[in-house]
Amino acid sequence: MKEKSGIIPEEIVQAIAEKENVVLFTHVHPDGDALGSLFGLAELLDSLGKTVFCFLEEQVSHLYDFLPGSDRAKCNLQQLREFVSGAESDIIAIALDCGDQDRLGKYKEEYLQIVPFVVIDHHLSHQNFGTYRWVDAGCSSTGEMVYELAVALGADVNSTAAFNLYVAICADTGSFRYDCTRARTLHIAAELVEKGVKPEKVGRHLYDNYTQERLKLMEFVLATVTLCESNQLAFMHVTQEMLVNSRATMHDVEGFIDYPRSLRSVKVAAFIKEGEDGQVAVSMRAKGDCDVAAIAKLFNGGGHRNAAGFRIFDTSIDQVRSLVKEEIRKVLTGKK
Ligand SMILES: [Mn+2]
Repeated sequence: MKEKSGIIPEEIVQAIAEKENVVLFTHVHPDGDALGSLFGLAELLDSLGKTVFCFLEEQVSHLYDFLPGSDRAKCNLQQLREFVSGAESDIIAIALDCGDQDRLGKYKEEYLQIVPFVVIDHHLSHQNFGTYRWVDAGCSSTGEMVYELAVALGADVNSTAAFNLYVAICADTGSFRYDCTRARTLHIAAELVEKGVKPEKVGRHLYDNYTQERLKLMEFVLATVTLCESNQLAFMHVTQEMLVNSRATMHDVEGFIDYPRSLRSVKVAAFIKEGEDGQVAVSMRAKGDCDVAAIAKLFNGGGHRNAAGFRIFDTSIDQVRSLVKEEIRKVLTGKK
């Protein structure tokens, strides 16, 4: 089980090449990188003549149902079981963009019984699981890694696969703006454009795809922005009541954190989301050298240096804000 940075472990390439049936997993509440990587890889494996089962615990959010292949996602556990038992031993599972096994979802123990179980991920906070792992925190996105895998497998990257992978890379790099964007990222993006991706079309789907409900929710959420620590730290939150009043869903908040983050003085933006039944989720985004993955880890969360999050149970927005404020303050004042 070797994990070499930038090089795909040979046993992963071999195991995928050998098996006929493939189950693809990703993390719960999948984002653009998770879904673009999943449907992109599904298309690549199709082209290699494999039988692919894309499993998701929840339906694809309306923000990403434009992804070609999103209609092939199956959320039915029984169907998954039938696929697995029908394949006998000629099967492999691949989990994409999943930083720890808890994020696989409710039935993770059952999924992990599929052997071999391959893990492809780029989270800095990655916690090892599965049979074979390729974890490279130097990659901007799992989409970038899936492209490298396609090359290693000799798979044909057709325009459908290319579109999905391009969306995945855009999603995790903020369309090539974040720190994780490397020369290799742009080379891969250029290759995907050569395969037929229209960047303008991707941009339209990702950024000009609001519903009125989402815009209404954004009005409510942006009204909660507060600044502290000499305007270096921004907080905002969303409540269940705001969701009801805007008729939007929690999916709709994706990307909202970019607004407080965009303030010139802000080094860290934290977005607190009131879930159902006393659960509160926090997303953090940082600029420069502030490591929010380390802060998320204090609360049993994880992520990347500049983008991380965690969840707390039985708490309130106010309580979470003061807890997080204290930890971020330590980082900003250099006391940690
Ligand atoms: Mn990712």
